[in-house]
Amino acid sequence: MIVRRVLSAGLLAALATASVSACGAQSSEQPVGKAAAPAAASAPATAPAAADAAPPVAITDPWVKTTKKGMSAAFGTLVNNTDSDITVVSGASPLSPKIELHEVVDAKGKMVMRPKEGGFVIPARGTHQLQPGGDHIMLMGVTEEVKPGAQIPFTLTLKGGETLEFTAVGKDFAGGKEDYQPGKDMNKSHG
Ligand SMILES: [Cu+2]
Repeated sequence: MIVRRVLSAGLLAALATASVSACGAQSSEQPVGKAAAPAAASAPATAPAAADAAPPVAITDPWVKTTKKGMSAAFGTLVNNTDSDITVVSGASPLSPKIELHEVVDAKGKMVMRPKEGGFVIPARGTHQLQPGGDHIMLMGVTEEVKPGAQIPFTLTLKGGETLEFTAVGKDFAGGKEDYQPGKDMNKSHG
C-alpha cells in the first residue's frame, strides 16, 4: 500500500509539473521569451502567452459528407498540441445514434473499411488526417438529411476521458474508392 501511495504521489507530481509547463508564463522557472517578444502583435497586451489558449487537442476543417440518410462519414485534421500522444477512442453526434472510428484497408485489392483497433492516435505535436480513403468518423445511421453547409455537432472522447467538441460542415463529396452509402440489406434493417 505504501508503495502504491508513493507511486500515486509521484504521478500526481508529474501531472502537476506537466500542467504548469503547459501554462508556460505562470511558472517562474519557464523562460518568458515568448511573452516578452514584441513580435506577437496579434496577441492582446494582457495575454501572457498564446499557449494558454491553445487546446491540447483540436480539429481543423471538419466536414461531413452530405447524404439523404443511412451512412456517412466525418473528416478533418486532428491536431495534438501536447508533448504526448493522444488517442481518440470514440465519437458521438446527434446526427447518428451509432458512430464508429473507421480505417480503410486494402483487402486483396479491394478497399474496405472497418473499425480501427485502438482508435485514432494523434502523435505528440503532430496531426492525424481523417480523409476519404483513410481514417474517418463513421456515422452508422444518419437520422436526417445532411445538406451542403449543414452544421453538425460532434464530440470525440479521448483515452483519458477528455472530450473534443466541434461542428462539422456538410459538404458534397463524390470521390473516394470506398462506399459510404448503405447497402440494400442495411436499409431494410434500418429503422
Ligand atoms: Cu466507415
